[in-house]
Amino acid sequence: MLKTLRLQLRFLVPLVVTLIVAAFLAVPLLDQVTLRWFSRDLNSRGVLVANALSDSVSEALLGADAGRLRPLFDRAAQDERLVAIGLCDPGGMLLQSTAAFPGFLTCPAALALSRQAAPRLALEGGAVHVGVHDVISQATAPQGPSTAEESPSALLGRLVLVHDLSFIDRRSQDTRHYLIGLIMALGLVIAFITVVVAQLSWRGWVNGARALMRGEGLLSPILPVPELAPLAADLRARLRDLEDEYRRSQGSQADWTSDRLRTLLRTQLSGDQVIVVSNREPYIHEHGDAGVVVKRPASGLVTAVEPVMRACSGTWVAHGSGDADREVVDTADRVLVPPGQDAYRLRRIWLTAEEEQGYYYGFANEGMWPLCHVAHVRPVFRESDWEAYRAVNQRFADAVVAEARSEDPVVLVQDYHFALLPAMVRAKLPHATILTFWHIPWPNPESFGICPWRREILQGMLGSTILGFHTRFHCKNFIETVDRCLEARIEHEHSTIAYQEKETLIESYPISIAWPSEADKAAWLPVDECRRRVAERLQLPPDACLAVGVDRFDYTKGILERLNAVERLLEKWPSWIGRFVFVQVAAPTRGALDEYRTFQERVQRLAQRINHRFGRPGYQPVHLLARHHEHDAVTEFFRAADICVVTSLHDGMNLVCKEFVAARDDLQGVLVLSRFAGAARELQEALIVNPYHVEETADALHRAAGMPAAEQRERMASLRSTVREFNVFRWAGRMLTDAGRWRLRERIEARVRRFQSS
Ligand code: ADQ
Repeated sequence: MLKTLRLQLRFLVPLVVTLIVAAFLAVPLLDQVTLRWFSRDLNSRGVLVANALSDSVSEALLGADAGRLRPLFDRAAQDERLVAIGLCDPGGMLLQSTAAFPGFLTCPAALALSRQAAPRLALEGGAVHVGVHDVISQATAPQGPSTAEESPSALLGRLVLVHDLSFIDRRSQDTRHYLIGLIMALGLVIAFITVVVAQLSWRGWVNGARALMRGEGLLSPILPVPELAPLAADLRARLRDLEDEYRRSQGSQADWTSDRLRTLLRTQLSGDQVIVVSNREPYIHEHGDAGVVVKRPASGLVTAVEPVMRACSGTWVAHGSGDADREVVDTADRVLVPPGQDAYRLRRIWLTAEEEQGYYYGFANEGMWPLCHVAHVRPVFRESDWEAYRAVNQRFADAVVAEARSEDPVVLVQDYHFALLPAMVRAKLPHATILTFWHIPWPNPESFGICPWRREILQGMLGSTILGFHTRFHCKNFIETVDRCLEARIEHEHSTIAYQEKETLIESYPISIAWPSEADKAAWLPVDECRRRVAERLQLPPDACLAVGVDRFDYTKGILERLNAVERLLEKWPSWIGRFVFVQVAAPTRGALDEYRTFQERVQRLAQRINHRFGRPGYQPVHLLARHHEHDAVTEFFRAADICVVTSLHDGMNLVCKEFVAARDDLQGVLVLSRFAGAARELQEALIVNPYHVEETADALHRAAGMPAAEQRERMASLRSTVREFNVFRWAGRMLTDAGRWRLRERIEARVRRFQSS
């Protein structure tokens, strides 16, 4: 209010000054004009009086008896306006006058005065008007103010009529008051109108600009404010620049925490509904010995997305895969999770065995998974799998639409199981903000080109508003693939693809883990205790150098390659025999697929061979623990280990290495990391290896096993600060911030379109 008042004063002060100046100029002007009007009136009045008196005056003058005119003059002067009458002879002598005739007023002075435009004389009792009228011998005389010079021979005398002017003063004072009053009233009205109009326009303008910033309508979204139309275009261009600047500047600013993410959801997405879609559910209900038990699956995706869902209390749509899942859901197939905390809703989708076979095992895991991971396993594409994949994508898309409480929810689509879903959701909810995150790598265009349904997959993915990958390299591969397969407009500068009038931002969002809280850390056993427990359980030698690998039992994770490296280490440096122990914790996965079964058997055979070759009583070099472990058990391994080995042949990111780093608050332990994992770009202080190069990996294991404690501390401290800062809340926060800005842009563009069409 004060701000607008200040603005309005800029109008009001000049207005008031102008009005005062106008009043100053107008009042004397008005006085003069009214005086002139009244003088003219009084002159005409004088002519009438003079005419009335002229006969008597002529007679008296011709009879040289001016004295008898006095009673006549006195009678005439009884008129309230006529103050005095005087009679002058042609020579300028005053012959007769009434009592009130000003004594100092001589006939020539009266004559001179009467010839002025406003013949005004100031007397003690007030101003008077002096008029001189000729008395002429002809019958027609006198006609007006003196014309003696034109016919001097006929002039008998001059009547001097003195009229009261005080009434004029009174009237012009009244007029002056009216005028000043009028100007003031006018000023007030103008000021009032100015204030109201300025206030309304300012508010309208500000609201319009604000609405424009939010991308909404003004007070009434249907009525555009035309003044804002050019601004809208500028604003749109500027926002786009800011967006790019912001994306580039997303460096190492403030820490990302779940609270900050929650605040972001509140501010940028202002309570918008968030729906996650993934194949894997975050909690699985299964029948155990003691009734129904809840399990958390071994999945990088679940590890990353779960903390985000806890922070935003949304809905998670996923395949209900547990054998007790149906028993705990409500009639709409929903259940609140995590058990006991009820932070968000899990909506379960039931799949038949055939659907699961075709969509999940078939197309997703025998087709897409090997297609995207260049791990030298041939993808298998079956028409029937593709049909099932499409049908299941549609079922999940329908569930998302059914769960949506508004027409523009934020939908987070997870992974390669749902390449078609973004476009399917977009078809039903055109205003939804769809963020698809591709958790696995994206191959080069040649590799992807072997997929028979490459166009459909790309079209489906381009239904997303934002398409995220772990690294810039994967983004580049995707953009190049689209360039090869579709008629799309690619803007490399902004990293966007416009396809069929719809724009998708392609951006890298390196995924991560939630940095352990104080409560998490308090629950951890001390490192020595973890080590003692693991050593006891696996009967390790007291001076053992313990290396661990924790993975899903997947051929992309390079488990065979790391076992080969362990074998080479023991071969090359026999001094490690009896001391170097490698523990592989492998969560069973996709065991229904031949490729996986064969792979898992090969790993088992290789482990047996190494144990056979180098083992001895009381020493088993390789322990293969092929079962699911709870999170605490995995953490215990991480804390007990001297070395963590991650040798993926190709990995989107790999969270295991980050979990290892987070678990080592004692700043000890060495990370051996494959250069083909996305994480290698961030975790430079690890010992980076090419897992295909057995010798190099064996050397790295040797180096890690003998690394001095001080060097371990240096490396670990640096790794920890990276993982702490680039945590999962930053991953989600950056994506959601981009989504928020994108929503804003979309709204502005909708507005601009409305302007342009209006
Ligand atoms: P994943 O291929 O599942 O993820 P990863 O990122 O390493 O790979 O995550 C595995 C998760 O499962 C980790 O949280 C780990 O602790 C857990 N886990 C592994 N073995 C386990 C076991 N035996 N018992 C219990 N838990 C176990 C995919 C991509 C990755 C990407 C993630 C996230 O392949 O590249 O990093 O998604 O985007």
